[in-house]
Amino acid sequence: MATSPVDIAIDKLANAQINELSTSSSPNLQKNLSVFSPDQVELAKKLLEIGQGHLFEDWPDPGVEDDEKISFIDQVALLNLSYPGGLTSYIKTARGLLADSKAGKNPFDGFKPSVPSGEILTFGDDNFMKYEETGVKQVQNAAFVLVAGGLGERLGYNGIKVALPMETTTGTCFLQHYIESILCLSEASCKQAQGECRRDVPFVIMTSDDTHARTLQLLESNSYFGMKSTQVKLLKQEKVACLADNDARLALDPKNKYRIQTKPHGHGDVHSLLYSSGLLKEWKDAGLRWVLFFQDTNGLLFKAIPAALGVSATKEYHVNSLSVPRKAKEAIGGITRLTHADGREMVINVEYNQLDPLLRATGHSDGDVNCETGYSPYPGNINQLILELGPYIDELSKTGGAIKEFVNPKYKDSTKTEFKSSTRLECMMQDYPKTLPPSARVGFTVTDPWLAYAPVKNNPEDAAKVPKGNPYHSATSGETAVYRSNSMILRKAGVKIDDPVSEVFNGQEVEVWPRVVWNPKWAVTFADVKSKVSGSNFVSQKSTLVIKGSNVTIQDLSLDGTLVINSVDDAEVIVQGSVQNNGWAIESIDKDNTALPEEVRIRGFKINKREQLERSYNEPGKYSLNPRD
Ligand code: UGB
Repeated sequence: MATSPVDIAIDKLANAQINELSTSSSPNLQKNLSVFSPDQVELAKKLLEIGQGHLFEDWPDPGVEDDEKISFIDQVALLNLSYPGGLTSYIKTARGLLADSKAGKNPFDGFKPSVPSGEILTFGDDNFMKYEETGVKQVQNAAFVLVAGGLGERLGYNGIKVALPMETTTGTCFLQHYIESILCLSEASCKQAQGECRRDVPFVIMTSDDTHARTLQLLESNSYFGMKSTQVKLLKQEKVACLADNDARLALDPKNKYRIQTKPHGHGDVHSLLYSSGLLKEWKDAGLRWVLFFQDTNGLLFKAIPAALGVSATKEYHVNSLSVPRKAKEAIGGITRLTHADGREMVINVEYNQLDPLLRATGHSDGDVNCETGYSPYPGNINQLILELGPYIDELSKTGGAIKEFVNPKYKDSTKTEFKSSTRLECMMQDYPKTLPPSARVGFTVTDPWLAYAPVKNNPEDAAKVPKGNPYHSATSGETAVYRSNSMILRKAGVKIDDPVSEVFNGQEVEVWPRVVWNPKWAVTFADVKSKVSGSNFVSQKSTLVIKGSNVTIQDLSLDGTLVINSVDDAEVIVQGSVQNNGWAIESIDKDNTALPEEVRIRGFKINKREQLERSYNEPGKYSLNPRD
């Protein structure tokens, strides 16, 4: 409350101004001015100035729910403070972007798209192996950054996505797999450097209010999955206000008229958070050279990381985007070369909702379509970025990490006058190169479609509706892709693997390969796999092979059933002979059966563990696993 004469004068002035402003527009606010301090009155006034009078429409007289009114204005203060330029700037930008969106304006006006050239990798060939080896050496100079603040609205899963099982054969969750992969890669990197390891590879997770507490709890209740807790840093992004309509009127929480709805601002926040946290400088001082960014639910991404990092190091890329062949209209951005009439040029992700309009506006009348390869000519961005730390810090010192924003409202109909649900401004981490000078070395690396990308993003209903032949990006396809990728890798290493069969789960037709799973201790590169497979091996389609241990060699094995091997690091196990049993069956379930856990229902199948041969080697030594022995 105002106490000094100056405060009282300011108070009066503010009240006079607000009175003037609000007499007709917000009588409810006017009635309630006495509830607020002068600063709070100023903020309320600001809200009216920027067209937000509707926020006070249902306010009762002073004396009723005054605490809630104060907490409302406190939230406004926070939203105002946490956005550069405050709410005025937020609303101004929002109005401009919403008008452009309604008008269908192309954000790439003046730019012509063309297909860029990048490094195309073929899994397992000499080139791939050479890059892998180079990449592994570099891992000890890298920091890993996982963006995991997203709500997962499209998936509709109630938990945090990183806690979802990546596959249900072992039940390993995404976060465990990521951490174990980083640990094993850094161990491999140290070995290559002949023990000259200088540091623990840092791992940062960007969270949001939606995911922070549960991510921390997942880590703590699992002892950080083997990583030192000091190695892991959580950076929480703040949310921004939601917008209810094309006039950028702020959206109120339907259950609480004193609370403005908020949503995450997008993964682009990661750059400003890393910068302001001081971590980048710390890493540079410690001699690190690379920062690798990745997303929450891609069980395959670590299969391509070593080779992609090798490409970055060999080509001295400041920015390297990992990509895969993209099906036209697939919900992943397209890597595109954009050339402006004024001579500017950049290689950048064009987001999936913008690629089609951009192509149509620049003489490609069919828009986003496949070419003769069966894929879009524009490689698909999988948002796994490798940035060279030095140039990255230089750039962020200029921008403070701010990334160009966009808005993506879902309209109720073609008049584009109403939204299905509130929207907000967003920014994307892959837009980072947009501000880079032409001298920046920006490249990309394309891997085989089956190797590196199988995200879990869509709920079963939406997945079942994707155009035929396009990836589902669902829990069903995410898990079956892990088995496919591992089976294909074993095939490349010389194992005879039965062809998959086609099955339908949750309305999605997928290939079911043998359920082959190994933990990162067994292999983090193709070279590892090749060194641990020898002789003549066979795995039938109905089989499950689980390898959990580093020194396990598969040698002349014939598997028709389920085999599970667990071993400690110093146990050397040779697996031979013929294993035959009823195995573990992959069985269809009803996704609407609420007696089943949500993690199972979103896949449409469960693993029925009928019979297996399971062997554990808990002591150091040399062992032979041969069922005929
Ligand atoms: N995320 C955050 O950490 N904070 C946020 O505020 C929002 C998200 P989505 P989408 O590779 O698969 C991206 O929602 O829309 C995290 C690329 O833009 O899954 O599918 C979130 O937790 C697109 O070009 O992103 O699109 C998750 O880890 C394409 O590459 C990540 O950010 C596509 O992903 C992505 O969030 C893809």
